[in-house]
Amino acid sequence: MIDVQINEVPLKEHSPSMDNCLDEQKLLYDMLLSREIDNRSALVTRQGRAWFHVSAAGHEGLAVLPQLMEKNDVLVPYYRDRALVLARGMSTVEMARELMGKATSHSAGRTMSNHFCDKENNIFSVVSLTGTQCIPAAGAAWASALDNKNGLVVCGVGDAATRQGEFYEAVSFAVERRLPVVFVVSDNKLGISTSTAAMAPYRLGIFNECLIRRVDARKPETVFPVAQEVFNKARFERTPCILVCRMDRLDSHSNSDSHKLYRSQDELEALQDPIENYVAYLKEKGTLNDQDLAEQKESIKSDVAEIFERVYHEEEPDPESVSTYLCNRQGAPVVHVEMEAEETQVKAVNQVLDEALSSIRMCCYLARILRILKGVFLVSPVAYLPAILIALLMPPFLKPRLLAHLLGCPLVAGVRLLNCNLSTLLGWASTSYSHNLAL
Ligand SMILES: Cc1ncc(C[n+]2csc(CCOP(=O)(O)OP(=O)(O)O)c2C)c(N)n1
Ligand SMILES: [Mg+2]
Repeated sequence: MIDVQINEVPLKEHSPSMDNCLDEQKLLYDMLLSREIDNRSALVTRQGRAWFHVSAAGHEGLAVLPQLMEKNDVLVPYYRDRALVLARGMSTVEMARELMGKATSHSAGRTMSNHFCDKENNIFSVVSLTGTQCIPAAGAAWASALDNKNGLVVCGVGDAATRQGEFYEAVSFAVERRLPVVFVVSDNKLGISTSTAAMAPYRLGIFNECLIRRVDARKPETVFPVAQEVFNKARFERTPCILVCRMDRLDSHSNSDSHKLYRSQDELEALQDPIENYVAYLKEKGTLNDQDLAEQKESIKSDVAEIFERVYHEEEPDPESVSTYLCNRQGAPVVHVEMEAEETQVKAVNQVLDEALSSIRMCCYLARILRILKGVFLVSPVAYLPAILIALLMPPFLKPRLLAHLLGCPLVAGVRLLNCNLSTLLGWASTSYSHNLAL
């Protein structure tokens, strides 16, 4: 690993006068807005104007956290962090664009919905592979520590994803280097339909307790003081933290499943809504009444409906531009495949691979070798033996690369020979697929 030393110039010291107070009205607004965008997104998806939607209902309590962030801090969210991202500054218009995959969206219609991103507000793009966002988050925190400007990184992650290696890796690096990062775990006790009650590492005692703080995000106002303490320690003392936020996922995992099939009636009835809890808290304090609340909800509802309708009529990505942005190296090969709208994704991937194998010289060369070795995907280990023997007889400086190619899976080897990577190739496939669906 490259060893870059953190600049030892002393950090700015924390003083209580720097602390913000909770803006209760902003928190209420951000939570209501997030819920309304979810309602509208579900509707738009049922209408066939969008294809996939992941609801953040029940996770809105995290909207409190951006109130503790500075302009230059970085937010690395995950797909259920809608309220967090909205409160940080991403707009309703941008949310509608990314849901409907418009050409005007941050990815020009390339990403799946719920892949929030907003460069202006330092919101890193959601990564599809759960948990893997923790690695760039630790990297951003390392960069921030090297800059020595008290910048903080807030990284959202689901509870099930904390069982992944990337989470442990990022936490270990953050602790080793004393990085200004807080891993905000959305602990809804579910990974799709699987309970994490007996699985989450922080429930199994895997981490030192001094690394962990626990809050109940079903009562958002109680999150603020604890998060303030944790953020200050990360920012001013470089003490990373895992902030475990208990909450309930009020909806199904996504629009493609029904939680009624895997949650009991008792469980469903016991779910707590952070908005209802927060409204009750404000009413009890006397800072909100029914009429104000109804007016606010109505105004948010009509704003969101108007924005979604307007965005629906915005430009679609041009199918001709399908390969734009996919390859960042000049001259990298591009594969065009025409597909029927109703084809499956597996078929799309296979068709792109077939096309690549037949049209790109290096792929073609590889396919021939593999054919000799008995088929592209069903190569038995015995079939590798001649190739391994040849590799062993080669001069030492050529061996590691060649062995890596021969011992790796044939597909990866082929893609490496092409000097591009597997995700680029799969990206070709899935993007051509989604473009055809969009037509
Ligand atoms: C590496 C990886 N494995 C599996 C998936 C499929 N997947 C998508 S969401 C999800 C559940 C994640 O649960 P959790 O982290 O608790 O977040 P939640 O959905 O509950 O908010 C899974 C398994 C994926 N996207 N990436
Ligand atoms: Mg979960």
